[in-house]
Amino acid sequence: MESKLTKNPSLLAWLDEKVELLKPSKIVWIDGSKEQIDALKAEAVETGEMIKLNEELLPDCYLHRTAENDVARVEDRTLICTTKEEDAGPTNHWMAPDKAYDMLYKIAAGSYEGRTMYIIPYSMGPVGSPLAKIGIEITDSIYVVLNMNIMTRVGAKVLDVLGDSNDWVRGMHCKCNVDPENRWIVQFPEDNTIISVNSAYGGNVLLGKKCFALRIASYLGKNEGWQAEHMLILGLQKPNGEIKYICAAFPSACGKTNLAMLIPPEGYRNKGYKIWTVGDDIAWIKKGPDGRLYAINPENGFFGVAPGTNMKSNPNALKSTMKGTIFTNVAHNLDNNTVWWEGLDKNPPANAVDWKGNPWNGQTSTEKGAHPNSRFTAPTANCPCLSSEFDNPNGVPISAFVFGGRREKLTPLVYQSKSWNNGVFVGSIMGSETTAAATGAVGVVRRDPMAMLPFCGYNMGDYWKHWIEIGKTLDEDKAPKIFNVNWFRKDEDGNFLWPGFGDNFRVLDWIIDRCEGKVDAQETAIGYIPYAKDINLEGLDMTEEEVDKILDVDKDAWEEELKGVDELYAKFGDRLPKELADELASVKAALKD
Ligand code: SAT
Ligand code: MN
Repeated sequence: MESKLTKNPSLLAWLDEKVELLKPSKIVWIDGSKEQIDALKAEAVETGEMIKLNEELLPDCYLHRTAENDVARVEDRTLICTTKEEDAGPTNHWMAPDKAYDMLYKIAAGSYEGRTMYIIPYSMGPVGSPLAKIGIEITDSIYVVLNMNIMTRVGAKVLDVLGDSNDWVRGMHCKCNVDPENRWIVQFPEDNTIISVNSAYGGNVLLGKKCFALRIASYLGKNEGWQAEHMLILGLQKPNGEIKYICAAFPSACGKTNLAMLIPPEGYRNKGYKIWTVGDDIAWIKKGPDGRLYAINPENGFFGVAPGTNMKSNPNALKSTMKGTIFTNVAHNLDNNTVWWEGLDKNPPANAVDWKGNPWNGQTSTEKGAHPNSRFTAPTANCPCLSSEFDNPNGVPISAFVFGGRREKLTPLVYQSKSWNNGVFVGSIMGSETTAAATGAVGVVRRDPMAMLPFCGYNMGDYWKHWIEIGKTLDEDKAPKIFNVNWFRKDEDGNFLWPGFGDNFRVLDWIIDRCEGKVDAQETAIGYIPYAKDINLEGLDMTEEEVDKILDVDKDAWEEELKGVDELYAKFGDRLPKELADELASVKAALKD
C-alpha cells in the first residue's frame, strides 16, 4: 500500500495484510480535516446510520442507535491473549494467541467486501507529549470514525509524530453482522494488538479507550515503569488560587464524570473554591523530574452515561453535550428533533422514538425511552470547567488517589489508608454493586480491584505488585495519599444517607486537608476516619450524629467482608504480593482488638 500521509514501513506492511484479509472495496485514510469529517457525517445521515438533530438547539449533534443486543461491554467475550495463561491471570478470560488469531481472522475474512476500510491514526494524550502513545484503528464503521474523532486526537499530525517508528498499537475493528455469538473483544498485549469483531458499541469498538488506554497500556506501563488507571483527574482550586489534583477510581457508571465536573456547594463557591476537570475516565500516570507522580488524560472527549445527567446533577456535563456531540441509544423527541433520557427532566416527550427505534410516548409508557447505558460522546473542549492544564504534555501533579465503589452498606463515607502499601490493599479489596455498563445482572456486589477488573491487561497479582513497586520509588512526602470513599450508603428503608453530587466536595475538602496535614483523624482497624466535626456541613440539612452514622466501622460486618477478600486473594497463588497478604493479616488482627 502507498500513502501520501506516511511511509512508515511497519504500518504499511500491516495494512497490506489486513486489506488482503478483509477485502475492502475502498480505502480511506482519516486525515482529521474538517471537510473530511463533515463529509462522513453527511454520508452517515444519508444512509440512516445517524440522525442529524436540531441544528439550532443542538448544533452539529447526532443520534445513533446500536443493535438491541449490542448496548454495553461484553466482559465474558473480552480476552487477554498472552503466551502463558498465568500471565493473563485468574480475573481475565484467556485464549492462546495462535488460536485467537485463527478464530478472529476466520470471522473477519472478507467482511469489508462492498464496504470501506477507514484508517484512523490517533494519539492517546496530547500529540507529541512524552506521556502520549500512538494507535492505528482500522474500521468499517463511520460511527466509529466519528466517535474516535471526538474521543482521541486524530489525523495526519499523528503520523508525522509516528515517523518510521514501530511503536504503535494495532487495532482492527470489523462490524460484521453484529452477531453476539461471534462477538469478541481481544487484546494481545505482547503484540501491541487489539481485534474487535461483531460489535458496534462504544466500549467494544472505540479501541483507543478501554482496549488500548487501559488493557494494553496497563501492560506497557508495567514494563515501562508507569501506570494506566481507570481514574478521573480533577483539580481542586482553593480560595488562594492554589490547585491540588486528585485521581479517583470508580467502576463504570458510578459517577466518575459527575465527580470530575462537580460544582462545589454555594458556601464554598462564595469563598472561591472550584473544581477543574482534567479527565473523567482514564489516567496515565508517571513520575516526574521532581519526584512526584504526574497524570495526563489520554482521551480528548467524554463517553458519558446519559441517564441521570441533568442541570442539577451535572450541569457541566450537560453543557458539554450541547454541540458537536453524538448521542447513542437515547430517546428521540420528534416534536423538536432533540434527545431525551430518563432523569434529564420531569417532562418526557409524548411524541418520541425509544432507543430501540419504536414509537414511544414518554407520558404514558412504562418502558424506558433511553437504554440505562445510553451514552453521549462529547468533545472535552465543550466542558465549561475544563482545566487549563488539560493539554499540558507533562500532566498534573497528583496529591491524592481515591478509590470508591457503590455500596449500600459497610463502607464508610471516607477513610484514609495508613500507608502506601495499606492504600494498595484498600484499592485491591474494592467491591461495588454492578451497573448497566456491562452486560449481566445489575446490583450484585462484586470485587473490582482499583475499578480495573474488566480493564487490567495482565495478571492482577502482578498489577498489585507494580503498584507496590511504584510506591517504593516515591519519597514519603511526595507520594500521593490514598483514600476510599462511598457516596452510596443507604438506611434500612433504602434512602441514601449522604446527598452526594456537589456535596461530595465536602469530602474532597477533608481529603486535601489530610494531604496537607491540617486535620486530625481517628485511627480504626481499616484506616483513618474523619471526626464528624471536621466534615464541613455548612448549608447542609444534616447533623454531626447523622454523619457519624455513615462513618462507622462495623467490625463484624468487616470480618464478613474480608472473607470475600480471602476468596479473591486465594485465586492468585504465588502471584499475590506478600505485602498484600501482610496487610490483610494486620487488618484482620486489628478487627479482633
Ligand atoms: O463502555 S465503555 O467501556 O466505553 C464505558 C465504561 O463502561 O466505563
Ligand atoms: Mn470507564
